[in-house]
Amino acid sequence: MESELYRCAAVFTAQNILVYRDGRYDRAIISGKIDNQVLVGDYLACEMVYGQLYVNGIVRRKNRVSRLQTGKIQGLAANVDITFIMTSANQDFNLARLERYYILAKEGGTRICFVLSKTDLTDRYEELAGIISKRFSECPVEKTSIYQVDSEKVLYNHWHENETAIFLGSSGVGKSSLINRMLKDEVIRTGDIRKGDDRGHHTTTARHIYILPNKRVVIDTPGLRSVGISANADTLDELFPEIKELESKCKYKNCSHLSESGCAIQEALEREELDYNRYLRYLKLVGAEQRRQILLKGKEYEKESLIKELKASRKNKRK
Ligand SMILES: Nc1nc2c(ncn2[C@@H]2O[C@H](COP(=O)(O)OP(=O)(O)OP(=O)(O)O)[C@@H](O)[C@H]2O)c(=O)[nH]1
Ligand SMILES: [Mg+2]
Ligand SMILES: [Zn+2]
Repeated sequence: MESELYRCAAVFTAQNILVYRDGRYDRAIISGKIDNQVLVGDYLACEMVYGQLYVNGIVRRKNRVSRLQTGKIQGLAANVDITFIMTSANQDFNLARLERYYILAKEGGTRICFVLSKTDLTDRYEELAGIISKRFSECPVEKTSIYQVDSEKVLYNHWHENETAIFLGSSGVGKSSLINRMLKDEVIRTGDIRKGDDRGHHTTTARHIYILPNKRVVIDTPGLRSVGISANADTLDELFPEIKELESKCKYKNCSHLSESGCAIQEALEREELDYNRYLRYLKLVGAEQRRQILLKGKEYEKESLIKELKASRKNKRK
């Protein structure tokens, strides 16, 4: 029998997956011939044998979105056109986390759009959208709320028919809820089934593809607990261009940027031309944990001595 082309919609186990074709979902078994890991979004050559689908081959991927987990690369999805990075407008806003998602999506070769969700809960979203736009100047930022009719439609300006989008973002930001709006039907389980805790637990437990009535393809994902990225990612230099530039200006080629004279990084930090928190985030991303700790300690000592000075001056005043 002839092989036919299916797409992987979900991965249950190393052997068992869900595939779809022409609006129908089927279970399929991965045959022993395949040594590569099958990812959600993969196009697969499948063959029906006595009523059971078998996967015989993976079509060469256009791209792959992956993260680094305990030193190993874990593929999240394949053949993705656009990544929607979602952060809710009412919860604690974390630029470092958005940078990680950005690097992950960019390294995966996808377009990127930021989504500020739950705008019905706060009026801070203009400010937050401004911060995101400033940090990721070439990415669009959209605002959504499931309590505002059709608010999801703005995303279709960035995501066209037959294109595949993946939604990334912390647990509870509202990825599945928004996708449900797009599906026009409650098909995905969302967080409101368990009332009382709007964060902390994962409602979505596995990545899953859904086909929208308007012919777009969407991958819902559970919030990632860790967003590991590869430290030598090119995107790092793009995201922190001034740091590479400064490093090249240090007096010594092998400068550790800690105590050497003529260190451009330290000088820029002292002159506050390089933002201290931004540099700490950079060190964390490149895995320079030792340097980061030393820098952090340095700052603490500075704080401590400042506190001592303050205390001393107060004592003096009292005298
Ligand atoms: N007020 C408000 N609540 C929302 C909105 N979107 C989602 N929620 C609520 O936020 C909670 C979490 O939503 P989910 O869609 O399950 O979040 P998720 O990002 O899919 O979370 P995980 O699957 O755990 O990664 C639910 O109680 C939703 O009802 C919104 O636009 N406004
Ligand atoms: Mg979900
Ligand atoms: Zn230096």
